[in-house]
Formats: sequence, C-alpha cells, structure tokens
Amino acid sequence: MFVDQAKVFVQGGAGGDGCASFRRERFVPKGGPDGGDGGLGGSVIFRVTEGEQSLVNLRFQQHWRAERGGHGKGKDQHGHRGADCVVEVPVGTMVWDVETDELLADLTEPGQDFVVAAGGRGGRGNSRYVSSTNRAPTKCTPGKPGEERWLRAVMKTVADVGLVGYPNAGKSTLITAISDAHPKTAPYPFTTLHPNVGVVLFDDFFRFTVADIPGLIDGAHENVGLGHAFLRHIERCHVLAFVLDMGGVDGRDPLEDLKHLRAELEMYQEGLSDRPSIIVANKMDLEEAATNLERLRAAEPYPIVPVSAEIEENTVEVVRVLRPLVTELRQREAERKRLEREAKTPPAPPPVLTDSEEPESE
Ligand SMILES: Nc1nc2c(ncn2[C@@H]2O[C@H](COP(=O)(O)OP(=O)(O)OP(=O)(O)O)[C@@H](O)[C@H]2O)c(=O)[nH]1
Ligand SMILES: [Mg+2]
Repeated sequence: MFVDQAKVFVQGGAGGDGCASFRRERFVPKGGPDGGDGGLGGSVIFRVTEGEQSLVNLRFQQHWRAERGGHGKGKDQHGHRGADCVVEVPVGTMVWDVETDELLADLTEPGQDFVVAAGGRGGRGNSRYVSSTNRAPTKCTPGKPGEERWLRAVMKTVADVGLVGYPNAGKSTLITAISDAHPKTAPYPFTTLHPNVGVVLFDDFFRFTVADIPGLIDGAHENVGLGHAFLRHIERCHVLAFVLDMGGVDGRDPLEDLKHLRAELEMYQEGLSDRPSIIVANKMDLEEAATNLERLRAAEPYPIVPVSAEIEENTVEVVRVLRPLVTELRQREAERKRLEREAKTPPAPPPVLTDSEEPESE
C-alpha cells in the first residue's frame, strides 16, 4: 500500500513529578529532605529511514505518544527518563503543524532525526529546595506536560532522475530495463498508480536513483486524473527524463505530447519544466517512429536518446547520458547546502587575546 500523506497526533511524555520525602533512619535524627526529581518525558521523533517507501506507518496509527517520565522517590531517587517514541518515515517527508500551517521540517537525509513533540521536564524533589533559612522544605513540583499537536505529513519522492510521460509511454518498461525496480507494465493507461524508485548501478559502483512516476494527462495541474497525487513526486527529482511514445500509438503525436507535458509541469510549478532534462524517444521499433524522430531532432535542442525499452535496445545509452547530468546536479546541490549551512552558522566570535598578546598599556 502506498500512502503519501497523513494526519497524525503526536504527544511527548509528561515529566515525572518531584517527590517530597524525609530521611528517616535509626540513629539519624533530623535526616533531612531526600525527595528525588521526576524523570524527563520521552519525545516523539520522526526518523528518516531509507528502507521506508511510504507513510503507511502513519496511516494505520493516528496517535503517537511517548512514555512519561518516572516520578521521583525518597532516598534521593530520581524518576527514570521516559522512552522516546520513534516513527520511521521515508526520505522526502515534509511535516506541517496543522493549526499554524507552519512547515516544521523537510526531511531529506537518511538517518536524520526530528523531534516533533518534545517530552516535558520532570518536577523537582524537595531536596532541591534546601536553603540556609529553610532546612526542611516540603515543597516539590509536578512534572511539565509534553508537547502535543496535530501534524500533516506529506511524502515527496526524492530521486536523481524522474521519468515523466503520458500513460502507456513505456516509463515502467524503461525503469525495469535500466534499474533494479520491476513495476508492473501493461498495454493500458494508468498501470502505475504510485511512484517506484529504482537504483541504477554502474560497474565502477557509481549509482543514482530513478523514479517511475504515474502517467500524466492534460489538466493534471488542476488535479485531473491522478493530478497532484503524482505531480508532487516530480518536484524533488533533479533531472527529468521525458519518455515519449514515438510510434504514435492511440493517434498521438510525440512532439505535441512533449509540449503538453512541459506545459503541465509549468502550470503546476513555475520553473519545473526548465529542469535539466533529456528526452527518451521510446518504441523506436514501431513504424512511424523514424519519421517522428527526425521531426523531434529538428525541433528540440535537448539530448534525445532513441530507445526500444521493451527489447532493451539502446537503453544503456540512457544511463550513460544521464550520469554526467546527475553528477553535476549533485555537486550543485552539495554546494547549495554548504552555502545554506554557512549562512545559518553565526559569525565566529572575536579571538580572545592571551596575556602575552594583550597590548601593553603605557
Ligand atoms: N513496441 C513497443 N512497445 C513498448 C515499448 N516499451 C513499452 N512498450 C509497451 O507499452 C505498454 C505500456 O508500457 P508501460 O511501461 O506499462 O507504460 P507506462 O508509461 O509505465 O504506463 P503507465 O504506468 O500507465 O503510466 C506496454 O504494453 C509495453 O509492452 C517499446 O519499446 N516498443
Ligand atoms: Mg507504468
């Protein structure tokens, strides 16, 4: 089951209460206050896990609560820390606060942790309140409640390359030929109903990911067909590969198809159709294909790779053309992230002068 959006309630554990207690022991008169502190409540944490493909975890469990902290006890015993509640989410999960509509996190790094509801602090025991004027305080404080809120999570597939095309263009057949993913292929539209990500592995161990995205139809940007449900999965692909049916099956014209695909992407999000892209001219084994290819070559400045995905003819060329594009975009992305990090880090404090460096006063 593929789920790419969900609404959940998260609640951190409450802190344990502090304890008011006095040491009572034989031969120890006036033993003094010995109430321990309450433990910290556990937090609800979203953890990005590479193996996770969708938000299905969040669909079947709507409430996520972390354990509360233990209460403090006598003999200066502190309460135990509440266990965290870790929720595994896929790469590309974005999290919003439902009430404020604020984007809380955009989780793109595998292994990344994000606390969505922090646990409450534990209360203080009476031994904390001893002072010179009050040697036997009875005051202790209760633990603080944990954070709680409703969240909206949306998963947007993150892949190096996204395959974009009309239904039946042969996207699933192509991803099967070039990667380790094997989605269903069939001669009817909308065979693919959710994105599939495959890994392309080279002999020198270089690898990149490709996403097979469900077929796009006119009006998709207005939510026609599968609409936004899959357009958002194109957003996070660094390189686009437009897959065209060169045989003109169903009376289609590949040049028109390409124009419409770009228009749909642009209407959904400005600039999306300008992403670095290549054109995969598929079904070259069909009759009309050669003529259409000539027309396409005359009209398009982008790299065009003619293939026949079904018989795996020339599909190696597709990954060969994609590789330098992916490498370049990864470098650009790394550079962008570095600049972003640098902008966030506060400027270094002025150097501290040691005695020997201190300017001599007259
Ligand atoms: N003749 C020919 N047929 C092909 C080729 N590649 C794919 N097909 C056929 O085209 C049909 C559709 O292929 P799919 O890979 O399922 O198409 P898709 O783009 O994933 O379609 P959706 O999932 O519906 O969007 C299948 O019947 C394939 O056998 C090709 O190179 N030549
Ligand atoms: Mg498909």
